[in-house]
Amino acid sequence: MSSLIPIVGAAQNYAWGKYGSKSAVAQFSHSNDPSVSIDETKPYAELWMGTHAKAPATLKDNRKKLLSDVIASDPSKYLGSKVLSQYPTTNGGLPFLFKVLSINKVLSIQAHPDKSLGAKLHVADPSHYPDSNHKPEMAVAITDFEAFCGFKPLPEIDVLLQKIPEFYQLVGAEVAQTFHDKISSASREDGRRLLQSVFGKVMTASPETVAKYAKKMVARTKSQPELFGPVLADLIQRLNSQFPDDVGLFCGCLMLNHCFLNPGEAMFLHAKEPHAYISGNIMECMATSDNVIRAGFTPKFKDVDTLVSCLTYTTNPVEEQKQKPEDFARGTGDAKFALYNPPIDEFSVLQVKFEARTGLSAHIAGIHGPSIVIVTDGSGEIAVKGEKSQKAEPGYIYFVAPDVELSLSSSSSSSPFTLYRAFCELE
Ligand code: 9C2
Ligand code: ZN
Repeated sequence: MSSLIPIVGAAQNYAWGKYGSKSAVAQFSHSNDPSVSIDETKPYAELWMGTHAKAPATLKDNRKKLLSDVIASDPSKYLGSKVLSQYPTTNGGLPFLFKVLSINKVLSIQAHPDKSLGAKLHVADPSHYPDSNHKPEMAVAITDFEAFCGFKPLPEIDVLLQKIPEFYQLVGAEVAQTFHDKISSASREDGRRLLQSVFGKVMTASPETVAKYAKKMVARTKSQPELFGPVLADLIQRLNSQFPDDVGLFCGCLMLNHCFLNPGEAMFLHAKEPHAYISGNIMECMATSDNVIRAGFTPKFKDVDTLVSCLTYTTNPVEEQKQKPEDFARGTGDAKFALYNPPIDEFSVLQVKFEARTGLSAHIAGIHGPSIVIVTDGSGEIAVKGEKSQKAEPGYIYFVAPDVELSLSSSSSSSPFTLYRAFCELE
């Protein structure tokens, strides 16, 4: 078997995905495998590229064979000795899961467990927490992208609490007033406790109470928009049309940072940090896991108690949560390389982008671990040094074995040949 293996990912039709051919997930799935037809009545939310048992990648020229079977047939060849010793596998599992997300509607307000909570939740409730693993994750915007990430600074939450009567009433005068009185002199630890008390009140209110105040607050965004400002008023109305009267209008819109990424910008989410994506297309990479603790804006299983008790309640500015791209010295030639290297071992993501011209070429020296490459724009060819080159068009996905040099060449003049490569490489 070659070191550059064409594979096919697996689409997830979660309700928040873009519909039919509007979704990058559907477009990529069809272009990689034209026998996959696009159902225009269905949402296509996520394209999974990895070895997670829920939706494992298969070989493009043998759809019955799993990528994980190939890896399991010779783990040290396909993972490299270091990765194999840190992430031992008997069934060919990769340490990371790479995805494309195409978002039409807000995802659930969620957080992901760290390793010890992941293991605990999995033992207690394996049907809702299918993995005994953490799920740190990173989003790289392909289009303009909008999300909730982390808690707003405490003074901002306080201003909203004092200004918006429905928020104040939902939290209750006692907790709201204590928060107001104490945050300016609170230690970091006390600040966390104060934030948890407000968040806990919102999350544990009855659905009837939440609906009563949500209706009034949405009406107020129309009668008194100046109280919210145009961006927040619009956000509340927009998300209320997606999930009417939902608790997310309070715990998301009023308590979490509303952030925007331009294409090429990225953010990294540590364990136990609340977030929810709102719109746009992204590449997402995570440790192999599907453990999600949800509490709002979702028809899926919610676990409010676990969410309220597990969050870190830190309040980092959005800028600190952004993952700044770094140079990548092992890439040479005509392409631009941007490395997103978050502070965890399981994955990094490399963006490779050519200008929209034919005949350009680039090389990437060996990476000492397994990788998965997907083409997102333009077209060209990809080859392992000394082997025949293969087509690289939007949606084409390849598994790349460790320590092989890759050559790329562009053949599109209308759009820039662009690839993303997720990999695991240990120091
Ligand atoms: O698949 C999320 C998707 O679970 N994004 O959100 O469907 O659970 O609301 P829902 C997961 C994705 O990888 C993620 O964690 N932040
Ligand atoms: Zn998430």
